[in-house]
This record gives sequence, structure tokens and C-alpha cells, in this order.
Amino acid sequence: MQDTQPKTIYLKDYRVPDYLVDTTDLWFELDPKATLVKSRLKVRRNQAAGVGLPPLLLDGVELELLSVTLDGILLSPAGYREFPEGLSIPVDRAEFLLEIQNRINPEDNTSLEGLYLSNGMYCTQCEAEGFRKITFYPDRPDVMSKFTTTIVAPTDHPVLLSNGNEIERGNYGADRQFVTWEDPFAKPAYLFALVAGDLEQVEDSFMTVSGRTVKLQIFTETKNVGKCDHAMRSLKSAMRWDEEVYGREYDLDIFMVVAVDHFNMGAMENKGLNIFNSACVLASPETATDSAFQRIESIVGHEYFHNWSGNRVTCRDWFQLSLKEGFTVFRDAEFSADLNSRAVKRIEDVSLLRTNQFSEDAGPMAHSIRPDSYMEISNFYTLTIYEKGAEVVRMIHTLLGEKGFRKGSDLYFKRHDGCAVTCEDFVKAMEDANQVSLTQFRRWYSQVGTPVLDVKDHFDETQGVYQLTVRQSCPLSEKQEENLPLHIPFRVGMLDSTGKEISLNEQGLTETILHVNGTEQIFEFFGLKEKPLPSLLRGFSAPVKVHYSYSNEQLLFLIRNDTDTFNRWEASQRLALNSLAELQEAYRKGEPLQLRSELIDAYRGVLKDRGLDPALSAEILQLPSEQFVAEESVFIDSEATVVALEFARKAIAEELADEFIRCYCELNSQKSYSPDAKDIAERRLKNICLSYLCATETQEALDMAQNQFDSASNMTDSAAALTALINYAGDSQAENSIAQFYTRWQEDAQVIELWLSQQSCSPKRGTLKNIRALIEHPAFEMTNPNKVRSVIGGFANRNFKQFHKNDGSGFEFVADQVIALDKLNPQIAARMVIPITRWRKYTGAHAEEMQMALQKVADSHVLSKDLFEVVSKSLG
Ligand code: B3K
Ligand code: ZN
Repeated sequence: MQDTQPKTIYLKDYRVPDYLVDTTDLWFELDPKATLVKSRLKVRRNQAAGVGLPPLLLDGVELELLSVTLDGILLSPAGYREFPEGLSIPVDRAEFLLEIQNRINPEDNTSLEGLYLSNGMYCTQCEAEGFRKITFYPDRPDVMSKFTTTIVAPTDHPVLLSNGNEIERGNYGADRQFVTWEDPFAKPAYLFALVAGDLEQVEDSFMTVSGRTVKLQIFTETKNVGKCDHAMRSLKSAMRWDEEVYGREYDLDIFMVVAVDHFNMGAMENKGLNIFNSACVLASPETATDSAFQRIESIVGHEYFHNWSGNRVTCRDWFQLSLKEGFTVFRDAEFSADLNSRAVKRIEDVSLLRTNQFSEDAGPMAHSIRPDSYMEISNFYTLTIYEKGAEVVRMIHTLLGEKGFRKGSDLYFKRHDGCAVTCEDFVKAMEDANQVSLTQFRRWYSQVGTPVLDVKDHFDETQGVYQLTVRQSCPLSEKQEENLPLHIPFRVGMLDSTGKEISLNEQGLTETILHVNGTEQIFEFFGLKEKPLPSLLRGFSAPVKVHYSYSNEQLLFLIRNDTDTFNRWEASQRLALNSLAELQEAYRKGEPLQLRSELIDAYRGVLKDRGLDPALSAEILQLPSEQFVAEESVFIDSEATVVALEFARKAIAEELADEFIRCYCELNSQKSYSPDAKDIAERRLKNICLSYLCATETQEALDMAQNQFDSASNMTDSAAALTALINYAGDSQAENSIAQFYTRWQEDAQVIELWLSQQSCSPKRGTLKNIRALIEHPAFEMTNPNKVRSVIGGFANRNFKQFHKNDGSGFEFVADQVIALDKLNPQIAARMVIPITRWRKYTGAHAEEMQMALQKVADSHVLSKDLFEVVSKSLG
């Protein structure tokens, strides 16, 4: 791999910065290959750091240094020391003006960190440590400075943007112009942004609660101006929501959003100038699916909410990342829940958490939501930091209640406005505002792994006492010497044999939160006439696994009767998992496969229940994914997993074909498109029916799909039909549809990304041969992360059948792509390698093949820091 290992950074080594930067004036003369950057920094010794005047250390990566001037005196090269990742300048005074000039090459920057070009547009990405690829600077979030930015660019780049307010513009020589921006709020360098290009804009305005008018602008390439309405609507909803729910008002007079095609993640919350991955902002009914509409609403909300939870109050260091991300994900989840179906949002979020975060928590990169160490911080933008982090904030919300939580957040924002703080500061504000102790609860921030609750029950008929015994444990990871009991809010309810809720106390409450905080506890309920059926962990009140041995009949009963929507869905998942486990077992023994009747009965009941929310019906009718089945197994038998799911899908489809047809026809209305929750739910249910019907592979079903494909007026229906044809139609019908779709949409980047992933995720058509062909397709671009995620990510993460082929060819292919990617974009390479790092969950030859693929990556070249960290931790 390499001789000198990248350095590990530890939280325990945190020291306050030696120097602070009061103001930062930046000057950019844009040029694709040689952009000139000039900075003027007012630097001051940080009294809190101690006495004396240590050298000033500045971060800087891949920069061509031109000059350094201190208080107007040009320093000779002997006056500073340049090293591979920065600059050290000896100083003899506590306050000084530092001026630096350097050059950078945006065109060759394929890492998409720092300043780079996307389709000729200049843009930046500085979080976490990208600013050091722009100029020499103390690139750490606890150095907050007031920025002024001047951009000089040729006139073919008329739109020149940065943070804050525009204060000046004019011509610069014959063929250039300049614009100066001033951001009145001090911020860390990671929130800096610059955009320059030939862009169109869509404009609107928002009147804040105190009556200020804020100008809202979305910038995009001309061809996309028709795809900004939904993002604009979402932005205004988010601004209103944050005022109403958190009392947070927007603070600048302008809020800008820019859509960029080449972007490493979803979006970035730069102060006043959010930069978005085009896929997370652009949508129209003809080109975007319902899930894209919902993703856009939630990401626009997320980035907007960061203005307070992240920007006004920021992180002291990157170990505190979950302070802003966990909190902001919690905020955006509540925003989406308020605007759409709360139950479905919860189900989707929990599904993501359990399928992907739980496996991260059990894998080689496991870390707590406030990690102790990292080599490359980019590797820690994880589901643990984001999703588990949000669950931890949600538990605080559960413990304090709506009002108590709001008191806590008010105090947090008031106390820390304009500061860079820690997770501890957040918890402390919650405690102080409510006069409660969260001492034990704090362990959630430092402990690794997914806790397990083993629940047993006992009913004493003579006394009418029902006992729940709860044992908590956590698989001890090598990362930590001990796991102490956590404080787990465990929401429960109970049903009687007629399906009614049982009162759990004198006030008639039918639901309670049990405070699980010991290794083993007994909770007693009195005055019961019969043994109740417990409904456990309602609403998924904590990110834990619950083990309780429900019979399949009991699960069916819960699906039909539980008043907690989440747990109705949960019971359907458990029932499906039990059924799949039986099928796998039979397959392994060579016995004939037969699907349990309870599961069919449950699905039939759902399809017949006209009163049921279609959103919930749609969720219940979906079998768990291969990935979730795998996550739930101790050791994964990939072949049996695939066989069991294929068998179950087909058996359900055949048994319930009439019900699926009826439901499909009822919902297949021709009404005009709207992305509201009810219509989305109906389309979803309809398309699930279509997908089951096509699993029977009958001509009648495939004709229905073809018909929908030919006549669809929105992308949700069109894409669902195409997926059904790709997965179930014969070769020529499928290939014709794929070609037809491409011809129609080849100019639309977002649709083509969808088209690529539909093929790469298809168990039938996403064979390695076809994936290789997709990579050669003109629509594929190795330097565009969306395309990489669509093809390579789709194949490795969502095409279980082909990726896990027993010959190991899928693993080797992904390894080869990761090796190529690492030289272009280390962040994306380190993401794409993850599916092959989970080899310990597999057995025998399968595990060996994965390990070999990983070793191939390790041996290929001197890996980037990003990839090195993931690969070495996974092999070690
Ligand atoms: N804060 C950014 C993520 C930056 C990732 C850098 N590798 C987006 C977000 O969470 O809102
Ligand atoms: Zn975020």
C-alpha cells in the first residue's frame, strides 16, 4: 500500500488555535489553468492559546506559492517554510497583516474539492478541508473571520457570486469584469463559496416574520431554468417552517442557490450561497420522479436549516460534525414529516438507518457519533454521523418533549450564536433549559455499535400483573474497551385479544416511555385481565435492535390492529423476514420452497383494506431488500438470500394477482401531476402493484407496463414502467424500451442518471457485461460523481444478485474501478470501495474473494489518504 502512513488525528489532542483571523479579504483572477488568488488576513494572537509567539501555521495543499508579505514587507523564502501540506511563518508580533499570493489550477482539479470547473462553471467546495486547496489559511472551523471576496473574470462568465451581499461591481480592463461581495457574519473557511459562470437565474422573494424582504435566487444553466420551481417552493416552505417551529429567521437580504453537475455529495450550506448537486435541486414532473421531488424538498430544507444549525452556531472541530449534521437531519426530517406523511417519512428513515447505518456500526469503519480519531475527515460524513446523530437528537426530543426541546434549542442558539462549539455544549443547553440531567444519555455520543434490547415477558394471571424484562447489551467492538448501559427511551403500548389498546395507568394512557438505563430491568403493569400483546419500540423511539419472539400469528395481529403506524409496518417486515428465513433454510437443505400463508394473508388484507392510507399500504407491501435481509443475518448466504426473495416476490405476485390488478386499475387515473403526499402515495402503491404483476412475467402484465411506459405523462410512472420492463420483459422488449428512453432523454443529465442506475441495479440486466458496456457508454463520465454513483454505486450497493456472483467477478470489477477513481477523486473512491469492505459478514470463498479484491486495491498504487483509511481499516 504505502510506506508512510497518513497521520491519525485525535480528539484528545484538540488545542485552541494559536492565531485568529479577524478579517479575510480575497481576490480571485479566474483562469481555467492558472487562477490567481490573493489574500489579506488580519491576524491576531489568540490569548486563550497561551503566552509567547509560536510560528503561524497555515494549511495549504497543491498550491503554487507566489509571495508572502507581512505588514507590507515582502518576505524572502528564508522568512517562511513551505512543507507539503502548508506553510509555517515565524512572527514577532501579536497582530499583523498577512498578504499571500498563490496560483491554482481549477481545470485539472477532479477531486471536486477547493475551486474547480463543472461544465465551464467555476465553483467551490470547502467543507471539510477544501479551503486549503484555494489558499494558505488556518483551515479549521474554530477560526471564524469576516470575509470580503472580489472575483475578476472574463465577460463570458457574467455571473460572479460569493457569500453575503454584493457591494461593488465594474469593468476590469477591456475584457474582464469584477464583483465584490461582503459577508457581514464571521464564518469558518469551510463555509466560503465562489461561483462564476454563464448562468440564468430564477428569482422570488420571501418576507420574514419581522417583515424583512429576502431576495431568493436559483442559478442554473439556461436549459434548466424550467426545473427550479419545486426547489424555490421548498425553500420558502423551509424558511417559514424554521420561523414557526424553531423561531429562526433568515439573517441576510439575499439567499442564493446554484445547481452544479459535478458535485461530491448532495449540497453544501455555504453562507448565503448554497451550492447544490443538480440532482438535488432540479425537477419537473416530466423529468423527475416523486422520490426526486421529495429528496429535493428535504435537501433544500436541510441546507437552509444549516444557516442556524451549522453556520450561526458552528462546530469547534470536525469531531463535532454530528453537532450540526445530526441536529440538521433531525430538523429536515421533521420538516418533511410536517409537509408530507409523517409515518412514511419515519419508515423511510428507519429503513435507511437499519439497512445501512447498522451495518456501518458493525463494520470496519464503525465509529461513534462523535468519533475519537480519523485519518481523513471526508470519510466521516457517514450515516452514523448524520442518521444515528439525528436519532440521538430525536431521543433528546422524546425525553424533553416538544416544548422542553424548544426551550433547549432556544438556549443553545442564544448562548452560542457566532461561536464554534461542541456536542457537549448542545447537550448542556438542553439540560440547563430544562433543569434535567442527561449524564448517562451522553454515552450515546461516545459509544460505538448498535445496542440490542432482549425483551421477555411474563403474565401473572392471578395478580393481573404483566412483566416486561428488558436486557440491554451492545456487541463490544475492538474500538472500545467497555460498553456501559445507555439511557434508552423505549416507547411501548399493548393490545388486548380483541385488538384494542390497553390502558397502562390510572389516567388511561395507552402508551408509555420506559426508561431503559440498566443492564437488566423489569417493568411491571398492573390490573390486566389477560396477557397483552406488547407493541415495542413504537415509532422506533431509539436506534436499537429489539429481540422479542413474536409468533407469526402475533405479527399478523399487529399488522391488522396496532395503532402505531410504524409498528404495523415493522410487524410486516418481521413477518417477511421470518418467511424469508424459512425459504433460505429450505433452499439450503434442498427442500421445496413454500411461502408462509400469514404473509400472503397480511398482504391480501392490506390490498383489500380500502380505508388504509395508501402510503402505508405501499410500505407494507414491499418486501425487505436483499441488503436488509443480509444486515439481519449473522453470516450472509448471498445465493440463498437472492433465491428466497425472488421466490417470495413471485409467489406473492401469483397468489394476489387479482388483487394487484384491481388496485392498479383503481389507482391508474390520468389526473395531472402533483407532488403532494396523497398523489405520491397513490402512484407508489400503483407502481408496486405493477411491479408485482410483472414478476409473474405474463404477457398481460408486461403489456400493462408497456402501456404505462408509452403513455406516462410524468417521470414517476414512466420510470416505474421502465424498471418493470427492464427487470421482467424479454430481451428485445426491454432493450427497445431502454433505447427509446435514452433517445428521448439523452440531453437531460438527471434523467440519464436515473436511466443508468435502473440498468445497473437490475438483477436481470445489470450483469457485469452490461455494466462494463454502461461504463463505455457516451453518457458515462468517470469524473462525474453522479454518473459513478449511478453505475458503479448502483451495481455494488443495490444489485445484490449480480454484485455478489459467486465467482467474485463483481468484487474485482468494483476494485478495478476504485483504483481508477482514486487518481481522479479520492472521496468518491473511498465511498465506492465500501461494499467490498464488509467481507467479514460473509463466509468461505465469498469472503475470500472480497478480501482479495480489497487487497488488489491496497496493492495497486500509493493510495489517497481517503482510500487508504478505509482499505487499511477493513483489511486490518
Ligand atoms: N455539509 C455538507 C457536507 C459536506 C461534505 C464534505 N465532504 C452537506 C450537508 O450535510 O449539508
Ligand atoms: Zn448537513
